[in-house]
Amino acid sequence: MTKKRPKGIEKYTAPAGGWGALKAVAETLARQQVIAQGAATLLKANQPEGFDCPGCAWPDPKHTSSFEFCENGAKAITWESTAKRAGPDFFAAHTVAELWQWNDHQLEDQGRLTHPLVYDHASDRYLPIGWEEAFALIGAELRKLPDPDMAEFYTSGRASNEAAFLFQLFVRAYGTNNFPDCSNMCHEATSVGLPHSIGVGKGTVTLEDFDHADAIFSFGHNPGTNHPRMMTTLHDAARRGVPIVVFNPLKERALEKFAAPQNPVEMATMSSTPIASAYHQLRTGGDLAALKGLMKRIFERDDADIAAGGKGFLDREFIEAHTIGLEALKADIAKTEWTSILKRSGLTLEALDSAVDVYLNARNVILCYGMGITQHSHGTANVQQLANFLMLRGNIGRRGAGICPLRGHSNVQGDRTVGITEIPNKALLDGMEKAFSFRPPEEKGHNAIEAIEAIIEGRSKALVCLGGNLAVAISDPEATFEGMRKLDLAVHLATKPNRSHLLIARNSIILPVLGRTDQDIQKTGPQSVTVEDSMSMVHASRGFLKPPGDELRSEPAIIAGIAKATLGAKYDIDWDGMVADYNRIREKIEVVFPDFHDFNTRVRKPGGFRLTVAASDRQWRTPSGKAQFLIAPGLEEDPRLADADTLVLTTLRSHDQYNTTIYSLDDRYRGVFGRRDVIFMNSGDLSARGLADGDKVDIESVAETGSRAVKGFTAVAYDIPVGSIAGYYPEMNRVIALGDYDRRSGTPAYKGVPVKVQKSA
Ligand SMILES: Nc1nc2c(c(=O)[nH]1)N[C@H]1C(S)=C(S)[C@@H](COP(=O)(O)OP(=O)(O)OC[C@H]3O[C@@H](n4cnc5c(=O)[nH]c(N)nc54)[C@H](O)[C@@H]3O)O[C@H]1N2
Ligand SMILES: Nc1nc2c(c(=O)[nH]1)N[C@H]1C(S)=C(S)[C@@H](COP(=O)(O)OP(=O)(O)OC[C@H]3O[C@@H](n4cnc5c(=O)[nH]c(N)nc54)[C@H](O)[C@@H]3O)O[C@H]1N2
Ligand SMILES: [Mo]
Repeated sequence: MTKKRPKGIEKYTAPAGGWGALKAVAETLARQQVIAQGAATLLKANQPEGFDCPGCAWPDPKHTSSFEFCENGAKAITWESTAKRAGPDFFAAHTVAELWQWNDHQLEDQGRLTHPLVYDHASDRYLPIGWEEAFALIGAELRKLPDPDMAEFYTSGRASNEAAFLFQLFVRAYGTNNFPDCSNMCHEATSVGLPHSIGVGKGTVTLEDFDHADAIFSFGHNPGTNHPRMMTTLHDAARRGVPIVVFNPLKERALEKFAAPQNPVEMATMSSTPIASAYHQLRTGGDLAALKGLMKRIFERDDADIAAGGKGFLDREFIEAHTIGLEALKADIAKTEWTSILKRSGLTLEALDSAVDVYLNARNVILCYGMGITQHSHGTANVQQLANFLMLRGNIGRRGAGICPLRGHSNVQGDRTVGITEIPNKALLDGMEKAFSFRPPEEKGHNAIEAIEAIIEGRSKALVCLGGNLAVAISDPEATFEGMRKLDLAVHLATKPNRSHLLIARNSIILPVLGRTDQDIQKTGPQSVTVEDSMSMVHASRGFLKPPGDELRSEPAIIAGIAKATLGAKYDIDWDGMVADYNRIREKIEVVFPDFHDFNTRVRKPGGFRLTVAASDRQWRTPSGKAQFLIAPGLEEDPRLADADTLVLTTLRSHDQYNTTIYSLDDRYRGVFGRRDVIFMNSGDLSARGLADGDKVDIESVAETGSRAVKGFTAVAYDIPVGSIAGYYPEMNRVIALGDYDRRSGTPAYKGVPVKVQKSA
């Protein structure tokens, strides 16, 4: 007899993709009331004359013509091109106090913002305001601050290169490097870690490399949900017989089996393709141990082979010519004991050995990874050990091999490339001086955590957000909320209402922006913007839908408006000219970043162009001029886990969400429907606490400072290792301390939160 499961919890047995995905898209179109307009919109995604899908940063086969069906891309597009509107009527009908009680799904589901709004303290409502009036108010408040370092300028990764470039120009001319950005919460461990290893903070592979890979390793990412177009690549590879070795505490359905909606046979016969050839369910946070274990085994087997007269398994030619640090790495790995490797990774020696077999049998290996690697207090160390693992056999800078970080937002990588960084290097400063005849500030500015700390402590008094939902995305929202309510100025450039907009400052302003899918017409005619994908390909994006209203403006136009109102005639910057014709913004980008040479010509070719990734050509822009093996000494257990009762919480995206945007309350592949207030636990961990599937529990953090808790969540028995539990982002952010982050990169440890779980009172 099967036991009765908690409400809304089922076992999902079908493959990922397939007819279920088609059905989900049809439902989304209906919900957003865009059947006629929306369905056609989908066909323009990632086409030569179309717009770049705002869903994810996975590249397209040359952005040329193939239409890749993608359920979650379709959701991202329909969510933006919805027929629903959050106009002045909506804000007149609801006080902010009332809206605060709504959930994140309800807030954004009101639809697109249509008018600039200013908060009115007397009525507790957002009221319409004219654009020029809004700019003047923002300019006056920013000029009033005694020090430009008292303002924070946040960027979320959907902003185009053109918008991000103008934003950093404005902010640097204003006088600060305070650039908190969503990348700080995402792949910062990559941006900080990889340059030390291989001289570049980006991935080294191209889409074509996957056609030549002999094995693919996957650590801590969930492509069926978050990079769905990657499933086409993995599906092809699996069908070619390429082993795909997965390291993930949760059995993610799309990594197990996938039915490609493009494949007529699989669709007609309701069959599917197994994706992972081996699935290693390691402990949450066990990657460092697993990687050290893999390398230890490689060294052992290499030594044994050499002793037996063989040539060994390392790529000695590559190591000799291109790297430094192997001996130190080998010494550190030798010191790391098998007992701690096995205990901390939660994997057996046989499992690790089988992965080593695959690795040593493959000539070309690509390693893909996501947030399961970066969002840990040892995120940077994780990334560097991944690079070591590849370098042992020369798997970087060669066809069919390399490292492939799965980036987040569709242009998060591009925003970084065009100057959104709190640590400007000399080349950036020199380039800005050459292009705009002023020397920008050099001092390091604030990253996301530092910006929030400054806001909480009252050191920063203004926050301008180019998109995003910072207060909800960051750890410790409660402390953040309180801080943000003490600001003098909060400005949000946004497509839809969200909770960050409801944290009322002395002056709060919401400015409605055109999205990717909207037509953007300026003085010289319709404009295109550009974006950079996960594989450093830059291409154009042009929206074509009629904008949701006449009042909306493009991000570049709004940034220019704020800049003019703030800076006055202080600098000779042709804001109006650049907004009238985005080609002129691109001309300036090219001056600041020579890698964009002939930008306007090259970006007009279908598919665009690839930025230089020196490591892809085995040029190492590290201090030593070589690729560097780096060590992460020891494998100490987090002292907070010493108490056997403590569990490690990881926070995940459901299948129906985009970061803090919640499309619906379902998470189909994990068998969760109509709710998000659940916590996934191993049944052993449940019974050890006297709990059963479906019990209500409280989850409390054991972080150093204060104790944070979420209460009344439903425990769900799940296939997850003992000691590891999982819940949804952003609901679980309340138990994550702001101080819990990777000291090297500032990335919050969203995926390794020590907690206690007990039955709700
Ligand atoms: N539809 C959709 N697409 C998106 C997004 C979205 O929210 N929705 N977000 C975008 C953004 S900004 C980003 S950054 C990416 C995120 O894409 P992912 O990196 O796939 O993001 P997560 O959902 O956080 O899932 C991480 C995976 O890591 C696993 N994991 C958790 N902890 C560990 C660990 O300690 N070790 C290992 N090895 N694995 C672990 C989880 O089980 C999960 O499968 O997706 C982008 N694309
Ligand atoms: N616990 C936990 N926390 C996490 C994570 C996690 O895995 N676990 N992941 C982290 C990661 S990887 C990231 S990237 C951050 C995400 O943090 P953010 O990027 O700040 O958050 P989003 O939810 O993507 O932002 C959604 C809002 O962006 C606005 N928006 C959408 N499109 C546009 C546009 O085209 N222009 C403008 N101006 N605005 C737009 C809408 O108003 C929408 O409400 O969250 C981080 N937080
Ligand atoms: Mo992200």
